[in-house]
Parts: sequence; C-alpha cells; structure tokens
Amino acid sequence: TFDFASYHTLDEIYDWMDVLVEDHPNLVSKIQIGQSYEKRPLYVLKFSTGGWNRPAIWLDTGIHSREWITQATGVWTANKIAEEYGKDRSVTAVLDSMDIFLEIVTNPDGFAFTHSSNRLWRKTRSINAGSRCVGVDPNRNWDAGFGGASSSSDPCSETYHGPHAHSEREVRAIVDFIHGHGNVKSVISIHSYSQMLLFPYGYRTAPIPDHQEMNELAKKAVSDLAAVFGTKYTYGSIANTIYMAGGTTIDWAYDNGVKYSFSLELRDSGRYGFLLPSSQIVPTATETWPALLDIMVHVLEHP
Ligand code: 0X9
Ligand code: ZN
Repeated sequence: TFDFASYHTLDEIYDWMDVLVEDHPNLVSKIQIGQSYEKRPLYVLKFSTGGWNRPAIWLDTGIHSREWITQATGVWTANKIAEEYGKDRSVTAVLDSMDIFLEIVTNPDGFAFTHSSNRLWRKTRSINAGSRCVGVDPNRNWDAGFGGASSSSDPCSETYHGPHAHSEREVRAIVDFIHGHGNVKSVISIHSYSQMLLFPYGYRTAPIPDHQEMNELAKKAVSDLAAVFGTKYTYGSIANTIYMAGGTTIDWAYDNGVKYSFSLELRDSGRYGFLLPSSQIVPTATETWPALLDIMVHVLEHP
C-alpha cells in the first residue's frame, strides 16, 4: 500500500491516482488537461458527487518542482477528501454542492528532473531559443503583471518569465481549463517554503477590493492551522507579505474572475527549506487540511 509519509516519483504518484479512482469510483475521476513540454500527461483529479458544471475549487501543488512537500501534501489531501466525504460534515457539504479539481504534479517535467538530475530544479524544462539555459518560471508566466517585479528576462534566471505570457504548456493548460470551465470560484496554489497564506496582489501594492474579507478568512485559516501543532503562518497580500512578483498564478486567477484566490507557502521557515524531511509530510498535510477546509467552506457559504 501507498506510503503517505514518503516522497514519491512521478510514476508512483500517477499510478497511485489510478488506485484512488478505483477505490472511489463514484467520487473521484482523473482527467487530462494537456501535455507538458516533454509530452508527459497533465493529470487532474476531479472530486464530484454529480451535477453539471458545479461551482468549483481548483487546487494545484508542485508548479515549482523542487517544492516536494507540496506534491506530497497534494497526495495526502486527495486521499483525505476521498476518505472524509460522507463522514466529515464540512467535506460532505462542500462536495454536495461543489466540485474540487486537484492537479498534484503541475510541473511533471521539472519534477522528473528533480528526481533524475537536480533536486533543486524549480522551472519548467522548455528549451529557450538562443540560450543554453533551460526552463521558465511557471509562477512568473501568467498574464497578470507579466514581466513585472522579481521576474527576469534572462532565460538563465530562476525567475525567467518566459518569452510571452502563457508560453508554458503547463500554465496554458490551466488557463484553458479555468476559462473553459467557467465556474471556478476559488484557486488555491500551493508552494513551499516560508509558512504563509497569501492572496492578491503580487504585481502591485494596492489592496484588492476584497482585501478585508480575504484577510479575515486568511486569519481564521492560519489560526486553525496553528491549532493543530502550533505551526505559525503569516498572511496577507503577496506584495506586502513576501515580495512583489509579477505573473503569478493567483493574480491571474483573481483578475479573471476567481475571487477566492489564495496561495500557501508550506513548511518550513528555512531550517530545511525545500529539503524538508519526509517525517514532516504527514504533519504538514495534517495541519494544512483545516486551513483548506476553511477556505472551501467559506466559498460554499458565499456563492
Ligand atoms: O517566488 C515565488 O514564486 C513564490 N515563492 S517560492 O519560494 N514558492 O518560489 C512567491 C510568489 C508569490 N507567492 C505565491 N504565489 N506562493
Ligand atoms: Zn514556489
């Protein structure tokens, strides 16, 4: 059986997705939203109890491939959603009215590369014309303040924004999915590390119109997270909490009508950084769960 307390390869995670679908055929299905640059399938788990194009929550983990705690948390969370439907009141209420979409390995080429060659690879693996350097930062590639703060036009930079917005197939696939779906109410994009819960904007300092509501929701979510093991998260807009950044996922989502757009930066606060020991996978996922549920329930209650 699958070990949720270990880090896994791409093949192991993709095989496990099929097991989850087999074990919960009336709740979980797997869809393919596109192909990566290196032609790997981009798989999304869909949690749905029926209906047609219900309001939806989008979750992604692993868009930065080296942030291994995020894909591992994605796996644990997928299992938790499936296990708790029909048991936990909140999960049941959410899934009786809404669908959840979860892309666990959002940057599969980068993830495969972190296993084969360079554990600290962050970007995609697309070839840059006229450069020997590979890859684009998929969290600078979105059409929202594209090319702005803390992004680089140098293909050799870790924060290279790419030749144009949505140049990366992994980003484009999500853009097309969210636009095509048309009823996505929340995007939660999961990164590591630094223990933060963030919301727009990153590309400008001015507060969003929904700042107060988002701030209060974030405050509750980090408080419920801390209640599990005492782990402290800060929260606020990207620009005021971590740093200004153009071209990020949640700014694009917010500017495209997805009001409840959040980003988490999971454990830790720097001791291990991206190399978080596997002994912290289950604790990290366990404490993150109530924060995710707070957001999902708030979305349910604010249609
Ligand atoms: O620089 C980033 O892309 C994010 N930090 S990370 O260490 N995960 O690379 C921060 C940018 C804005 N925050 C999020 N969208 N998480
Ligand atoms: Zn990241």
